[in-house]
Amino acid sequence: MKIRLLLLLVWPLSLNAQILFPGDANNDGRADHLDVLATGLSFGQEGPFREPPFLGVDWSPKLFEPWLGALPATGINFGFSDADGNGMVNEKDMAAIKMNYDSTQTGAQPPPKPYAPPDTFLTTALPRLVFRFEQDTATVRDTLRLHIFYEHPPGLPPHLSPLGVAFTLQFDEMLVKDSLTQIIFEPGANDLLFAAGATGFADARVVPPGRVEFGAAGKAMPGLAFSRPLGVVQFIVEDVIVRADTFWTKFKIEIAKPLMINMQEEVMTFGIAVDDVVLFQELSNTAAPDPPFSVRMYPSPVGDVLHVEFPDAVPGQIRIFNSASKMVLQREISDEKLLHLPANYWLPGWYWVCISARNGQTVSRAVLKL
Ligand SMILES: [Ca+2]
Ligand SMILES: [Ca+2]
Repeated sequence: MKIRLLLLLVWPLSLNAQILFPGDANNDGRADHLDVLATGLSFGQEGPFREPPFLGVDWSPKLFEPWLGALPATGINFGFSDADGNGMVNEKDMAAIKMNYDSTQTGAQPPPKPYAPPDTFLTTALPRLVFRFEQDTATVRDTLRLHIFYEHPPGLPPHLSPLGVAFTLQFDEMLVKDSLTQIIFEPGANDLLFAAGATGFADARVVPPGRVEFGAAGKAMPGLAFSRPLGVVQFIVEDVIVRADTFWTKFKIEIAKPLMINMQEEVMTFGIAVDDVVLFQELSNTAAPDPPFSVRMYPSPVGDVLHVEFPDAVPGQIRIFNSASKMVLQREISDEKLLHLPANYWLPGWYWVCISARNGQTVSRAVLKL
């Protein structure tokens, strides 16, 4: 009732006004990974800022004056991408996608409709998305990392290259601790906008389990004009992954609803290559064996200091290697239960932390430095 009253008050002044929900940049009724594409196309555009009381990025109808421009094929007004209402489309508008992720609406004006850019761009030079696990096999409680790469085809000139891409990964949520699934956008890819959702991922609210949604787009320029990594999805393997009569299973990733568009907002065809990974579990009457000792590392990704915590002291040695296998740190551990290791001099990338106890037991973990 309050909203209707406000509309009545303002409507006579803005006969052409439209209504948006912050974060639903493509006005398809949901704030999600797809909205990164509309925001990418609208990036840098300017128009009338929203008047009070329609400022802010909370998920409520926001009356706005239509901007002069619109997305080239679907005609969605650029103003829909100005989530925060300050009269320009920039990185700050991405915060509303994060905050309102998975929220839905039917109250926009014009009314929301499914995002369906035309399927008109034909090329024989097919781009490809490649999904590759770091390892071929894994066992219970391991961390699995799925790298997402964009492969640029020869013969596709930069100006005809994709603006961006969005897709959904589907997998058997029984095989992973899905509330711990993490999405790491490619560090240093500052020319791209990213949005993602997963069931326990901080950016999302209630995305169903067994699903990761991911979108990346250039800022008013083709974001995929050369081969490049786009990010990593990190899964933690469940404690129990197989039936009693077997000891391995495959963790398969299906790619659903892939959408790649160019600067004209035309759909581009592209290839997809996906790895799967074999999960092993030792046959035993009891639960899976515990690792030799327990260790916790945080934060993730690593900041200036890596904290390594042992519930029980593990006299031994800790060594840390970078992705080129060069040792960046080595020190002895005595009775400490908490180590604070300097990481401010680490370059961005993956590091392997190897802890060897004096009795010969070892635990290795990978950590990411941004
Ligand atoms: Ca949307
Ligand atoms: Ca804005």
